[in-house]
Amino acid sequence: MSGCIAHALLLIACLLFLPIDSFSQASPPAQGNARRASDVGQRLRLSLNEDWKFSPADTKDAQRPLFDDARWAAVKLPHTWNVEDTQDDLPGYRLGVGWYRKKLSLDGRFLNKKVFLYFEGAHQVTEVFVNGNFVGQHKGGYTAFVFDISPYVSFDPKRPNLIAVKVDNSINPNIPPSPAADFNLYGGIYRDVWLVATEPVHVSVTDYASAGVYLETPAVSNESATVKVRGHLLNESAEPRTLRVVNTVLDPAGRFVSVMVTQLSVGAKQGADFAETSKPIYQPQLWSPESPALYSVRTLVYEGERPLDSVVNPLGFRWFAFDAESGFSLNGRPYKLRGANRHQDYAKMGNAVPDELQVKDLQLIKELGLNCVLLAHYPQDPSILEAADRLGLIVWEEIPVIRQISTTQEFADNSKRMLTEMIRQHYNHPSIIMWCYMNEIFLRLSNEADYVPKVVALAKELDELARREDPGRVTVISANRNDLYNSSGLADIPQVFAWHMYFGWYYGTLPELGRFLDEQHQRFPRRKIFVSEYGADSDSRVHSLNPAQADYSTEWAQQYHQSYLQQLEARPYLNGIAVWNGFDFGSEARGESFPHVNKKGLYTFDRQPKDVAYLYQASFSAKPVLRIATREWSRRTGTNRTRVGVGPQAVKQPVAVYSNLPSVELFNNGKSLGVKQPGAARVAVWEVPFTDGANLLEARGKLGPQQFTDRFEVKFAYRPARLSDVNAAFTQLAVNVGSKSQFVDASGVVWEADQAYEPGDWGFLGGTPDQTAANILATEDDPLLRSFMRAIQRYRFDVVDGNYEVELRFVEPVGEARPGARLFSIAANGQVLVKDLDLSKEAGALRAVTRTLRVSANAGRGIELRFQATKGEAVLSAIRIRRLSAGR
Ligand code: GCB
Ligand code: CA
Repeated sequence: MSGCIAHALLLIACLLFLPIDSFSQASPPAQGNARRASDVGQRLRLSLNEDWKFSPADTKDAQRPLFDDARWAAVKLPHTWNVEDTQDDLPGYRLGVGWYRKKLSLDGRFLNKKVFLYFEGAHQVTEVFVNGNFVGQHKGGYTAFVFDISPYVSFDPKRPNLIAVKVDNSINPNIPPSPAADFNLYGGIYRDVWLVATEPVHVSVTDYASAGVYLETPAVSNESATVKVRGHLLNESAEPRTLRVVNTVLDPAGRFVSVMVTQLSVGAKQGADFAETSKPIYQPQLWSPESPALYSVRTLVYEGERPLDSVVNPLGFRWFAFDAESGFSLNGRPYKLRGANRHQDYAKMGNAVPDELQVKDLQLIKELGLNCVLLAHYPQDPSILEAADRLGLIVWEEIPVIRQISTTQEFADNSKRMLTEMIRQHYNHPSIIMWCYMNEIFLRLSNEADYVPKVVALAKELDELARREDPGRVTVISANRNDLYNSSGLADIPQVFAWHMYFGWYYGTLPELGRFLDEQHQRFPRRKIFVSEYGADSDSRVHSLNPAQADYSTEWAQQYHQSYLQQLEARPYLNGIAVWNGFDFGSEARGESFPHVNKKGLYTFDRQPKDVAYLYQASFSAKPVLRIATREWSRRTGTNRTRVGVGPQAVKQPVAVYSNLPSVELFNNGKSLGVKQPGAARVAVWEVPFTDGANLLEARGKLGPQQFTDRFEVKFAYRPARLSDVNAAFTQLAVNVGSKSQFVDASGVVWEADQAYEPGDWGFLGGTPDQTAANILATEDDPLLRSFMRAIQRYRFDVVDGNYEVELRFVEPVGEARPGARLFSIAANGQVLVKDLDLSKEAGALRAVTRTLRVSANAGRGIELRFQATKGEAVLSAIRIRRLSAGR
């Protein structure tokens, strides 16, 4: 089919026929179905994001042109209908049908063209209608799809066409992902939509919505490289055509490097393949995260001298290898992959996130000094892949086969189609090197007969498919900690095998991480291992001087990451590591400290950096980093019990500084606290003597002659060593009852960690600390309210005489309201002030009830609250005491 003439001749032919100028001034290379309207070769590409009508219902006849949508909401894309209901207090969110409608008039430019609708993604089953005609259906929420609408459209600008799109995000067990996945299945047309118009002769648009052109680099070295271009042309006209395909390789500066020309005769209504390999390109600029040299290949289809179609694809020269013993290497050099996972959603936007913000995520990952991004748990936006190529981030991309499969043929077929779509659509991105097709698939084991062998069989099919589609990259499966991956044989199917590690979060202790990995490495010495997830939730409002596993404090997360990085970096056999997650993300079913959000990100859901992000930057960035890592803990309290009765004193508490400078000196209010070396761990910790009021911390470091400083002010509120201390000012004390961590509420009040009573001071007497993981309703103060003291007996404050206000907060912690099942009374200093409190009856379950009492302390006896249960056990979530006046 493809005829090839001598290279020299081609070069001349090409120079004669091609407007070479237009190459050097070429707009930035765009992916296949070029993302910008292209003026060479007749192809048009126009955004269809504006002016849609939307209805969140399965409306009958909505596809009909004359249907009245006047009352529908006006929206623009990207759009989802699940922004609010994935964050509110009602369990679940709307999984169902939404309709979109849009008028589209086609002017003279489109006459005699083929017209396509190109969707970058819609979640998750999409049906497209044009002028009332059903055009096609696509299943799966994360891959692009395209329909040829030419037969259905009017090219008369006075007769606008009506496009109607039905999107359904109902759970469908035959379409991955399983709803057991830990992320939201936001419904809608949440990515860009394009109108693509081509000549009847064009590079294929409908090959799984790919670019129609596939680039490979059969031989790459420092000295030279070749490019193989293959693709598919269509002649949808009524006559046979004689065509010439000119593939031009352009270097990162847009300069002509190589050309390949193919002559083709294509019959009427026929297609034809072309494939060419370039002559060696000498001294290629290699692509790497440090130097992401991005070439491109422009494919131009000519008939005679008339250009009919053109697409531009990115090209990078790089080679890599995974190794079971020495780890990953890139372009012949050892190269540890250090990455972050990324979900595509964003606070207050769901998954409908504009390209600029998506790209910013990759910039943030890049700024941390990481060189890799894991697109969890599904194919992501084209802008992400383009940014990864351009910024230099190695990509792992995956299909959403996660946590459980359906053993139906339909599920297998959908999985295979998604894998094919992902690979073909993103084939030309040099940033991608790993295709993952199963994620912790044994987390939810079904009882179904032969379930495990069926999972293994599906994995084999997907693995073979991925290797067949793309021999130039590697296949991966990632796994939760379970030996079934080994015993079932699943771990031996992919070329690289990845563990998710949550020692010190969901299970086990921090040091067990290294032991587990070493044991795996010893048992399976030929296996190429990756650690594709590890992480700890943290809530910037939760803090602890005694951080404990899974307490949601920022301090535990810092400890966790410090320990993980040390252990992971010490193991050269690991091919790569990736933190879970770069960014907090929506997970509606989660309760915990900050409901509906998985908070394992280095950045918050709205992309504010957490302190621990700077540990990564200090560890991996080449730039000098100096960061006082207590931005999130800016309001502190504490006491000093070494000297009682002398008023406010300095209180020592730890402050970490993350830095890659050789030495750092920390100052508090101008006073040096000494010089420390952060060393390889990139951490130095000072016990800072905080004094009541403002504490201006300043870190100073040097790199050669260059000086660096970082400043941050901590507000410290001194709490008397003994409440009974008449010399210490006491105005208020707020306690996070039943919890070992502090909570800072939106008004800045620090609710301190609870403590057992000691004479002269304050605390609980009797009871058991407990907590619920459920979402506490109608409040943002979940960390305060979800922890509580169960079967509490007494609470004492040994305050000096005076009048006090005591505020008590309670929550019925059992998930459902049971009026009458829990009844208790509260007496303050012997007087019953709350009688037969019934939380379920008053507020229902998981909803705060508050009581504010006036209590006076007399004759040095302080305040004692007694809890008396007549049914069930008394509970208490929070208590706050305020001094009102000196009293009688
Ligand atoms: C995992 C999953 C991921 C979860 C994460 C977590 O292993 O792959 O989807 O979000 O754990 O935070 O529990
Ligand atoms: Ca909800």
